Amino acid sequence: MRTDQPQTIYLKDYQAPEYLIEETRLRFELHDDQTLVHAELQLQRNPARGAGLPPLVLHGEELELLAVALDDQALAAGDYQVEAGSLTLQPQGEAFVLKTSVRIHPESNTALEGLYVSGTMFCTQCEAEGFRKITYYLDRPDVMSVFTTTVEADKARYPILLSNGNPVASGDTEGGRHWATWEDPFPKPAYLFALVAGDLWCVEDSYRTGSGRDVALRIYVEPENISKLQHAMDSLKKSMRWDEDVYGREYDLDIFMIVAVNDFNMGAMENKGLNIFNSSAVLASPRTATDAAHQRVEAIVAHEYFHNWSGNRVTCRDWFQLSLKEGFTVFRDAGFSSDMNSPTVKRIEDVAFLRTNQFAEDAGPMAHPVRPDHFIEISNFYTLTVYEKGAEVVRMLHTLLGPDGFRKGTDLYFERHDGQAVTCDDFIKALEDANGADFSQFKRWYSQSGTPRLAVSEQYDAAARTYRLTFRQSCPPTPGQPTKEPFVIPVQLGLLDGQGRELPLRLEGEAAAQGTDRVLSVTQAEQTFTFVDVPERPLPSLLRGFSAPVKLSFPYSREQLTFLMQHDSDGFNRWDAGQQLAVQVLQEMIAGQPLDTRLVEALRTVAADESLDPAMVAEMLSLPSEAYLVELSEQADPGAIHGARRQARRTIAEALRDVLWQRYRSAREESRATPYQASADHIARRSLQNAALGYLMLLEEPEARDAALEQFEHADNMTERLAALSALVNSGFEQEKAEVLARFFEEFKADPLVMDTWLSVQASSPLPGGLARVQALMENPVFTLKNPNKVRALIGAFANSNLVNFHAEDGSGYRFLADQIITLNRLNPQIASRLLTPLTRWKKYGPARQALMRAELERILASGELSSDVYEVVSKSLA
Ligand code: B3K
Ligand code: ZN
Repeated sequence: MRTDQPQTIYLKDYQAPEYLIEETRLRFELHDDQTLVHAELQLQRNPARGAGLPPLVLHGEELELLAVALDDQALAAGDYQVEAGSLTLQPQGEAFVLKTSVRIHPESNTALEGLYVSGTMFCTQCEAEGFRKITYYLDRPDVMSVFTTTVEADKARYPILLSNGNPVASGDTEGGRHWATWEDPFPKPAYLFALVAGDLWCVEDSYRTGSGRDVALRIYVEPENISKLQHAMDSLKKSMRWDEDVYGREYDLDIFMIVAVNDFNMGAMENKGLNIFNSSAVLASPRTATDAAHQRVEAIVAHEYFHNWSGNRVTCRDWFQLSLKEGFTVFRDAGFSSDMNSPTVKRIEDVAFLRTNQFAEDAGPMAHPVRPDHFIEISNFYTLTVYEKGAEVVRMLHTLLGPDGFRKGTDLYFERHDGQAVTCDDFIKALEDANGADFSQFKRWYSQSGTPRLAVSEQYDAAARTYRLTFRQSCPPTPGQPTKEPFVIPVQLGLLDGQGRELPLRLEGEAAAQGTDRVLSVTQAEQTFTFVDVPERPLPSLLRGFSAPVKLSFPYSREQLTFLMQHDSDGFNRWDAGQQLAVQVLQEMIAGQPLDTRLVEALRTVAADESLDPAMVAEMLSLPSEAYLVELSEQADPGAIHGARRQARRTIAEALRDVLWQRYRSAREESRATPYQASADHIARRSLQNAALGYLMLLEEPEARDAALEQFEHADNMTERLAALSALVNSGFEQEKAEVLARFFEEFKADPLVMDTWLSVQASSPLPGGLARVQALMENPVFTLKNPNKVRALIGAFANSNLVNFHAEDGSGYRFLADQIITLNRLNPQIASRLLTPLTRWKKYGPARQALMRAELERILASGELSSDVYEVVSKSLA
C-alpha cells in the first residue's frame, strides 16, 4: 500500500541509468516463516552518463535490510539511506561490488508479485517491477545483467529447485536441506528473473533445432496434474519449429522449462528459460478442458516461447515501450494460431474481441496510446490497447510491406538489436531501413489514442465507366488528446459485380489492372480513389480481413449485406457483412421495432450451407454479443439489449428449427461415433453442434432438453459437456438444471480449473436472481478471494458477462463489485484494479445508472488507503 501521493511518470523524462550491473549473484535461503536473499552485484558507472560518481539509488520495496557492504567493507547505518522504495549509497569508484542481505516474507505475499507461495511451492512473478520486492536492485529493463542463482531449501518438501539458464551445481547441506545453482549466460533485465521450488513432477521431451542442437524440454506441475501436459508439450514443439520457419529464430539455451502454478495474476510469464504459467494456460485434457481452452493453451505457450526473441533477446528500454514486445508477440502468436487452425475463424475471433473490448477501452477514461506517454502504475498498462491494438499496428506494417519485406525488417531488427533494450522507434527504423520505407506518418498509431472512424462513400459514372470511393477519417477526442492528425489506414478491398464475381482493379493513371484484391493506403483526412474500366456499378468489399483497427461505415442496404454474406471471396468479410446486418436489425429491435425477417432468411441460407466450414457457419449464426451492442450504443439500455437479442435468438430458433435439428443431429452422431480429437475439423463440428443446441434450447421443448441431457451424460469431452450444462443452466428446466450442476460439481470438485468453469457458467447466467447466486457461490468451499482464477471466474464473469444482473436498476450489482474491490485492494491490487473495468464504463449508461456507478467509484476512493493500481483507475474514471 502506498503511503505517499502516487507520482505520475513521464516518457519524456526518460534518462539512461547512472550505473550498470555487469553480474548478479543471488543466494536464496527459503524457509517457512522467512526467506533470506543475499545479493552480490558487480556494478559500474554507465559510461554513457559521463564523468562523476552520483549516488547509487537502488529500488527495493518491503525488504528488511540485514547487511550491506561495498567492496567487502561492511557499511554502518550512517553510510546509506533506506527509504520506502529505495536504498541510496555513495560509490567510491567507477566499478565496485555491492553485497546486500535482506529478509522477505513470501509466505504472506498475497499480491502474487515478487517471490510468493502458491500451494506447496515457491515461485516468482517479477514483470514489471516485482524484482524490487526480492532484493535491492536497479529494477528497470535497460539494466541487463548475467545472473547466477543459488536456491537452498528443505530437500524433502522442495526436491525441485529451479532458476533461469542452465543447472551448474547442486548439493546437500545440514538439516535435511539442499541447494542448486543455475547460470544464465544471456544478459537480461531483472523482470525476466525466475525462481521455483517445490515437490514437482515433470514430463520431458526434446527438440532438435534447425542447426542440430538438442534442447531438453520440461513441463513441471504438482503431481495430480501430470496427465494433462501432452497438449502443452505438443504446442511448445510446434512453436519452436514455427519460429524457425517463419522468423528464422532458434532457441538458444540447452533447456527450456515451463512450470504451472495455480495462483497467478495473469496468463503466463516469459522468464528466460523458465516460463511460469497460470495452470489454466498449461493444463488440458479432453475430459477437463474445452476446445477453446486447448486453443488458449496452444496460443499462450507459443506467445511466451516467442518472447524468447521478441522481448528477451531484444527487450524494452523502458515500460512505455511495452508494446514493442507485447504487440509484436501477440502478432506473432496470432500468425502461429492461424497457421495451426482455421485462419478465417481465428481472425473473426480476434476482431470480435478487439471491437468489443479494446474499442471500449479506447473510448473510456483509461484510453491511452499503444505507446503510453505517462502512467502512475505500470501494472495498469498491460492492456488491450498495448497488446491487441499493438498487434493490429504490427499487422498493418506486415500488410504494407508484404510478407517478404516484413521478414527482411524483422531479421534486421533482431540482428541489429540482439542483447539490447530498445524502443518502438528502433523497431520501425529496422523495418524502414530493410525496405527503404518511410513510416513517419504511420507512427501516429503509436502516439495517438482513440479508434479512428472511416466513413466511405461511392460514386459510379456509367458513361465514363469510373467508380470513385471517397474515404473520410476522423478520430474522437480522448483523455489528453483533443485533436488528432490523420493516420495511415491500409484498406484492403475488392469490387464485386452483380453475379458476385470479382472485378479487375485498375486505378486512374495505371496502365493495367492489378489483380482483384488490393490494399489502398488512406493517408489524408479526406481522400478519393478512382477506379477505371468498371463495366457496371460494383458492390465494394471493404477493409477485408479487418486490415486496420478502425470503425468503418458504408451505406450498405440490407440486400447488399446479404449478397456479401453469400458471395464475398473474403471469408472474414462474409462474416462481417452478417454481423453488420444483425447489428442493424438488433438496433431497431432495441428501439422497439419488430425483427426484420431478412436477417432470419440470410441465416437460413448460412445454416443450410453444407459447403461452408462448419466453424464458419457457427460464427455466422452467432449474433453480435451484448457487450458489443453496448459498445456500439451511445447510451446503452441493458434490459433492452438483452431482451432484443434474446427475442431475436428465439425467433431464429423457431424459424430455423428443422435445419438446426438436422445439423445438430448429424454433428452429434459423428461426435458419438468418433473419439475426441482437438483437430481443426473436429473442433469446427463441435462448435456448430453446440451453436445449434444453444438455439434449440431456447424453444424450451422437451426434445431439446433431452438432447442436452444426453450430450451432458454421454459426451467424452468437456466441450460438449460444458455446452450442454450451460444450455440447461440458462433454461427454465429447473429440476434438470439443479441435477446437472450437482453432478458436475461432484464429478469435478477436486479439479480447480473445472470448478472455475462451473462458477462462470452460473455467474454469467442472465436469469433473474444473478447476484444472490453469486453471493451464495462465494460461500462455496471451492471459492476463495485469494486465487485470481476464482475471482475472475465468479466476480469477473458476473460483472463482465452478465449484463442484466450486473446492471440491476437498484445498483446492487455495482455495490457488490465495489465491496469486493475494496477487499481485494489490500490482498491483491492488480486483481482489484482489473475488476474495476466495468465500473469505469459508467458514461455508457443512462443518468440513473451513471449516478449509481459513480457513487461506488467515490466510495472506493474514500475507503482508505488505496494501492497505486486502484487509485489510478478510480481517479481517472472520476476525472
Ligand atoms: N509479459 C507477461 C505479462 C506480465 C504482466 C505483469 N503485470 C505475460 C505476457 O505478455 O507474455
Ligand atoms: Zn507477452
